[in-house]
Amino acid sequence: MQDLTVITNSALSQWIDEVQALCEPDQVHVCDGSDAEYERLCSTLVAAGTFIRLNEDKRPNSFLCRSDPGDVARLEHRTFVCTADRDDAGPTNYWADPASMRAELARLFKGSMRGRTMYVIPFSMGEPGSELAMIGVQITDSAYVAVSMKLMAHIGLPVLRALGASEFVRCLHSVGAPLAPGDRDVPWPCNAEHKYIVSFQDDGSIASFGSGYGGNALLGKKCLALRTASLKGRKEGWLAEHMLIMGVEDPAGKTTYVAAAFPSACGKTNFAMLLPPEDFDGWKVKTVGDDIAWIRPDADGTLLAINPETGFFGVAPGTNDKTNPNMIAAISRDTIFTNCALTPDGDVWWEGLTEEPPPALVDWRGLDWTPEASRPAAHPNARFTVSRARCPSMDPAADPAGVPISAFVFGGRLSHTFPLVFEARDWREGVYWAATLGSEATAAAENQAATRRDPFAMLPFCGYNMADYFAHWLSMGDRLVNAPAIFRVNWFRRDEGGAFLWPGFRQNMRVLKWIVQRTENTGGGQAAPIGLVPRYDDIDWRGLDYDGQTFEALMKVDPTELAQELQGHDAWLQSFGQRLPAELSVTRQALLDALAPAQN
Ligand code: GTP
Ligand code: SPV
Ligand code: MN
Repeated sequence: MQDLTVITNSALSQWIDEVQALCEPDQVHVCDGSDAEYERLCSTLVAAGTFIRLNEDKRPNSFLCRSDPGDVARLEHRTFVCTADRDDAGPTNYWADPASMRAELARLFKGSMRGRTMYVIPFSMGEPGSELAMIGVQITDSAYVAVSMKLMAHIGLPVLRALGASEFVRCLHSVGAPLAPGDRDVPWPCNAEHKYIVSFQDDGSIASFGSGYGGNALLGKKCLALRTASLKGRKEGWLAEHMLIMGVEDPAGKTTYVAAAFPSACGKTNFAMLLPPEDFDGWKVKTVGDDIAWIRPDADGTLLAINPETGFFGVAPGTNDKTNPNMIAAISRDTIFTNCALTPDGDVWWEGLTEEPPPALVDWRGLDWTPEASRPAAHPNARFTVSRARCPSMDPAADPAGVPISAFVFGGRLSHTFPLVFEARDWREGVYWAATLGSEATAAAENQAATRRDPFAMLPFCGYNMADYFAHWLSMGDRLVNAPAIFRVNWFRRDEGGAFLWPGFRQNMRVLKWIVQRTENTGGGQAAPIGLVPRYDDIDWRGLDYDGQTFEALMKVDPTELAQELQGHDAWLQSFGQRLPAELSVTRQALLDALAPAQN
């Protein structure tokens, strides 16, 4: 048993005692956050069969981990926002009564850590000690979570020092797989029967049971930095968003910061690390974050954004030297891979890493695999966890107090109707287009319908009533002196044969350049019913053979299709009932009215 005297915060000591009494672990370990501790825990995971150490020459200090096949993604239908009044969670969240949920969880957590070590992980989202940071303490019985948290957040003694005697967010996690004496452990313990990911919005605490994967288990990420922080932000006048942050440097050396929200597995990481096409001399993209942004207005009414995370938990399939060379460089060492395939020489592989698959692999479930197999070698939601310090495109100048945001970009995976890019006419229309964002299914979450609304890419992450969230965004616009411009993009439009009309990835720089120029009023463009759109000549085509006709198909907004889309928004908006801000219905009607002449 580790000496717990490093804990001087009495509320924390007391909570640790309570959890220990409830969960009955064999041992308690307070994470100091050191490199030596990380190495020790990784070795423990190797010995337990959870980690496979990868070939030291090919992938130094890296590990492969295979999850239980029933525990491979976020579980939205097991994610609950608990508020006294159901309406405070709103129609887009799964709700549960806080008292009954506490009772249910107390039953499940009772003895749930028997035979295991209980890790106490003090962590800070944002720089420890900074006014912008939020400190949490995650208690977990998963060593995989402990090592992942080391990469994804500031953890350990520096956080305890920054915490002092203050308040912290209680984050309780158990994989829900106690061991009886003599039981043999499995590589990925979890609970097949009961899974819960819960935000108690009455006292701000978080509890997660039964899953060890990603956002279900790394509680600083989606639970604290989005569900908990979004509610805090609403009360305090700031925003916690599912957004990447990037700095775009032009050839004159001026950097414009852009924040972009795309739903899960729709390209935030790729866009955040974009390498401009070769012909774009002097243009540079500098990464600040790839998943979460905390955004506050400063005294002058400028929005400042920070990335509260210190690492990436990125989608593996599709990542390669062409789609994301910066990430390929980042994960060349010191990386934890989950649910990727294993090569015979001890390296990892996934669909899309190379054009040709290797002739023989061990797949994500540990089974022999050849290219003839009809199943993927890596799970579609296979991911890597790596520190941002490894990423060559990180912005060295990113101010820890936040970077000034000049543009917001929203985009879903939409095969039709929506053009490559358009700019909303004003903040209110921008909020409208974000509130009605739709996207087609991906592998990042289970039980997801084919196409769904994903407002602001926040559907699974907003910790309160989404209608109130829309109102919060609308009111934010009123408070800003120079509100950022708002854009919608769509990299995923397809032609009649089903092929993507836009090459995407590096080529998205051409769209980004137009966006940056629009923020300086130099971008050009023309008015259309949907908003402001670039003409063919407004886009920089240097080095890409992309003809005007294809561009026309890519940018086409069919008035009848758009009217149908807007008609379809009615039911969506009405689903929020009385709490929906009237501005959104008014905006919808104005957009429809503007279309009427074009339809005749
Ligand atoms: P989360 O980590 O789940 O929040 O997602 P993310 O938005 O960071 O997702 P990520 O960047 O990992 O998205 C990966 C998926 O988007 C892969 O399927 C990519 O192939 C696809 N993708 C990214 N950029 C583009 C693009 O420009 N064009 C096309 N067609 N696909 C893209
Ligand atoms: C997402 O699903 O949006 C992710 C991955 O970023 S997870 O952390 O698992 O939620
Ligand atoms: Mn995400």
